[in-house]
Amino acid sequence: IKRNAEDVKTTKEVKFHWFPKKIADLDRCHHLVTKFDPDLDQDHPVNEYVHLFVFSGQPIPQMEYTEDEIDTWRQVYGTLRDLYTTHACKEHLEAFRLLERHCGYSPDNIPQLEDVSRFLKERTGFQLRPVAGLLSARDFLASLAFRVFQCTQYIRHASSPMHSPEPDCVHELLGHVPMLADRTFAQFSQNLGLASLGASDADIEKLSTLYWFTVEYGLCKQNGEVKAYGAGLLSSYGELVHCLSDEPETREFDPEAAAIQPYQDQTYQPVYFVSESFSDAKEKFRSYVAGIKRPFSVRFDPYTCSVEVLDNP
Ligand code: HBI
Ligand code: FE
Repeated sequence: IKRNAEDVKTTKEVKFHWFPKKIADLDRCHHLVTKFDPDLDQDHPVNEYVHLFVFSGQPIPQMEYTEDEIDTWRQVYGTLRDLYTTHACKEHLEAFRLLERHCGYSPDNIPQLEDVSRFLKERTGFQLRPVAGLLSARDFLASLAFRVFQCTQYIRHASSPMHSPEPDCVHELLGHVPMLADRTFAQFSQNLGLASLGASDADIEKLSTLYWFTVEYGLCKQNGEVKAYGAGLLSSYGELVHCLSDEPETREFDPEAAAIQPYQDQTYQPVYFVSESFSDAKEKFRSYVAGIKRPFSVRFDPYTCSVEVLDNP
């Protein structure tokens, strides 16, 4: 599927990037930055399948994991689960309990994306679709606009169970999925996605940085304590301990500042942003988005799961 010619559209004098208008258009939003398996060519039939089947209504294929892979999962699951009690926000803890009860979350089982997707859909309308690696920020953010989370299905290498440089299913299932089960957080995520549609490269970069300091590495206040809600924290034992220690600097969440804050993807963050609550983060983000210039505005129609594009006067 090519979209080169359509990538940049011209209306009057303004140019903007092509973006998906309906959920099925996400089949065109699968541009990988890195792939998990270097031997797998992107035109490989398996990958074609991964890209194209989801919105035809078929279930996500079941994965069979090896004993080694389940061992890796077991190690991470065990260490992190103990730490959640003291370090995770209440929304994460609550969803995690439900996932253990209803979705096959346990030390001995890597949950299947289809079961998790069905669970999320019932809770917040979010659904998962399998993806073969790290996507471009534009494509990844666009899917959030439709409450679709593009989710890896493979697991990190057994040689480093506590760390993975790329997103893997440990990161997605333990970090992201529980948060996507929360209504306010789900709305916040979708709003990030909607703000990204057709945005300039510079704005995508800022939204991506905002995503980093909230969805991946965000902290929030709860009953006078600071807790972690970012998926990058909730899926990394070391950084989860670090972020609530007195080592890093913490700042009050401010979208303007977070959007341009330099970040670390090689070591732990030196700076974290702390939100008062998800509702507060959502409100602050709303005013930030109002300042982003686009030649049109978008409105999500939940009945058809499509975005309406309205010309700005
Ligand atoms: N791709 N598969 C995948 N998973 C992510 O979590 C992800 C991504 N691409 C970009 C991205 N996350 C973020 O770092 C932001 O750039 C949106
Ligand atoms: Fe992530």
